[in-house]
Amino acid sequence: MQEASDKSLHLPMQRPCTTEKQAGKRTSNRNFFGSMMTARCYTFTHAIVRKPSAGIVDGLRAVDTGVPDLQRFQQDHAHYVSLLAATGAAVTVLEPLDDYPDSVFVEDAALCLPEVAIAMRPGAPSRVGEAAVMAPVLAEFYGEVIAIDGPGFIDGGDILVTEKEILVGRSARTDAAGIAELARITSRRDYQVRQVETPAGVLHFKTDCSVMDEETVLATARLSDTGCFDGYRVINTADGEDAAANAIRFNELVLMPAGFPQTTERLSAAGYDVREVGNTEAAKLDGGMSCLSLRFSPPA
Ligand code: CIR
Repeated sequence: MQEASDKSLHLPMQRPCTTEKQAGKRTSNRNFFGSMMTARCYTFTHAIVRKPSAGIVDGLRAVDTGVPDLQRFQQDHAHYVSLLAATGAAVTVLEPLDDYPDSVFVEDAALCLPEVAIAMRPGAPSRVGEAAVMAPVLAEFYGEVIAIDGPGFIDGGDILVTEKEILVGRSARTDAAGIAELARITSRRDYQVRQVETPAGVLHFKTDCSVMDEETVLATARLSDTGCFDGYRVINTADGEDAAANAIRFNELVLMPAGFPQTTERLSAAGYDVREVGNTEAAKLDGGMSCLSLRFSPPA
C-alpha cells in the first residue's frame, strides 16, 4: 500500500496525441519467448516520445554550437521512433509543445519503473513545468503518478536504472534533497538508490553512461574511473568519442548517436545489435539517445 507521504497525482485519463503501435506489441511483462522478464533494465513494452517543436531554437545548451535545424531534428526523431517500434514496443508519440523548448527530451520529466511512475522535479527553471505535463500521460498507463514534491530537484537524465539498483548522479540539475526524496519513494518498492557524482561540466549522469545489459554499462573513462561502476562490466567509449556514451539498450537493439565508429565497433564486437541514429541537432542542445524517450513496462 502506498504511504501517505507520497504525493499521488490522481489525474483524469487523457488520450495522448498519437499512438504508434506495432502489430506484435506485448501487453504484459513477458519477454519475446513468453516467459517473465528478468532483464527489466532494458526490456520494455512501451516508450513515450515527444516530437521536437519549433521552440527548440530556444532550447538550453552549455555552449552555443549553432541553431538546431527543425527539419533535420524531425527526420532523426522519426528514425529513432521507428527503431523503438521495430522492437515490438508500443510507442506513444506526443505532439510538440511550443511552450517548452526542451520538451523533446522527455526523459527528464519522469522515471518509470515497472511498479510506479514518478514525475520528476527538473532542475532548470524553464523545464520544471514539463513534469506536470507528462504526469497525465503516464497516468494512462499506471493509473496514478507519484510526484517529487521538493524542495529538492531531480532530472530523469541523472538516473540510471540497472538490474540491481538505481544510480543517481548529483549534477547541476539534481541535488541531494531530490535524490533523498526519490530514495524514499522507491525504497518502499524494494529499490536501492545509490548517490553518485556526475563529472564536473557534464550535464547529466547519463550523458556519460548507459545500461547495455544486466551486468554491463557503456561509460566514458572519466566517469568509470571514479569507480562508480565497480562490480559491473564496463565498456568504455573510445578516445575522443565521449558523446557516444549516451546510448540506449531497448529490447534487442542498442541505439547509438551516429558518428562514433570506434565505440560502435566495440559494441558490435561485444555482440550488441547496434543501430546508429543521427543526433547532430539534439547534440546542439546537449541531448542524446536516452533523453528522447521514456522507456517502460507498466503493470499489466
Ligand atoms: C537541457 O539542458 O535540459 C536540454 N537542452 C537537454 C536535456 C538532455 N536530457 C538528458 O540528458 N536526459
